[in-house]
Amino acid sequence: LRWLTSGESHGQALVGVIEGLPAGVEVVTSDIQDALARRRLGYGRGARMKFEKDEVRVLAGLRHGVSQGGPMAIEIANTEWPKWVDVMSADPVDPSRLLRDAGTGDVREIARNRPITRPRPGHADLVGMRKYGFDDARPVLERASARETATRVALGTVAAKFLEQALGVRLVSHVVAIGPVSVPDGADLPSPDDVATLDENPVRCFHQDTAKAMVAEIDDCHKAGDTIGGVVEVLAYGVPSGLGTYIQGDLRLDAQLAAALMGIQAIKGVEVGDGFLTATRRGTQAHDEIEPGEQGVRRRTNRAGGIEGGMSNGEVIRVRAAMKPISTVPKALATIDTATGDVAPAQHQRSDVCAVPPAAVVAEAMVALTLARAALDKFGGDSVAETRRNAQAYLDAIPPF
Ligand code: EPS
Repeated sequence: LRWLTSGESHGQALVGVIEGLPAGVEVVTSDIQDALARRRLGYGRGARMKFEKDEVRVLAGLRHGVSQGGPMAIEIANTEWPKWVDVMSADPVDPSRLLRDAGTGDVREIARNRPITRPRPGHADLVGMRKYGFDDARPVLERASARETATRVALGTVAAKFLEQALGVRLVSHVVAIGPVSVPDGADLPSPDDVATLDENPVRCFHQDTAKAMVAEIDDCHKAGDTIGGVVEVLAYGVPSGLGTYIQGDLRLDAQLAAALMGIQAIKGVEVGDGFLTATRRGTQAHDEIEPGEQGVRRRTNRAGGIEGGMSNGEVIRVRAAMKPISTVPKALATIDTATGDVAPAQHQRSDVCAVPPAAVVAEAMVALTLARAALDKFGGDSVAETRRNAQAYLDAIPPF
């Protein structure tokens, strides 16, 4: 299984392609639309989330709501495109058109047409300009933007459907910290049946008292002209043991998940299970003791987050990702103007105060894609039915103890 995304933040559309998906996955456009709507939720998002809409079209690979075995291509059109049609035109445009507001036709210089020369610290702007030889940060920020995560959520929706239909795997994501406010240790974990409750919560937090404190923290941050990050957690229930392998470092399931999560914009750290906390514990308190269970063996605890030796061990997969604060800070940070070399405040038009709740949904999509790939590496299958049969035969052959 492999996937690729294309598209710019203010371009005509984003496109995602997923290849290697078996035939027989049942998914419809509204499933993808629903997942994209969940990504738009969350307290602390900026103005753009209100006026822009994600318009989904499945271009290929799906027929009558069933995957056909060929690459699936999904387009997410940007309803704001009419305003950007000249600025982001694929073909050269007459320079005079760049002084005209493409939406209203007014002749006046508008901000979005001007070169961006005050790179934001923490953003891809400056290094991207130097690396690709641009004197304008526009092309850098257009592709570096987290707008692209809409495509990942669309592809992740398809991967999640495959996991559920072939293996009974279900996922859920939630927010465990916003800045210094975090859910208490040992708090209940959400199950996939709690998704509606999480969708209703403004910060996608399962612990109601903490959720209130998180909202207050975001308000505080907003008032101060600042931005804030946090930590998200993804749980995957029903993952059979044996996905991933200790045989080669890059094939370890935890390595694959870490790479997928670190590849999300603004993610600066990943933990599997208890992660960094495990390093503070002694061995007797760090591992998950094995005991006989109803279906063979089980673990007394799940500190390892469902992965031992780079393989799923049959417990719930639990991974976390730490997101830095958005680098478009209203109270602008110091930078230089690359046109003059002078000291200047960094570029700022508008920004999210906090994008941690949507990052949880994006992380869930990346975990779905990664687990789907690992499942197909293990069980193969050109159809969902074949993957299911292969997985069942493998599970039936595992000795009870
Ligand atoms: C983003 C900045 C904001 C977000 C955008 C990602 O856009 P703008 O700078 O145009 O206000 O709204 O996110 C989305 C549009 C989205 O769909 O998630 C960034 O710099 O990453």
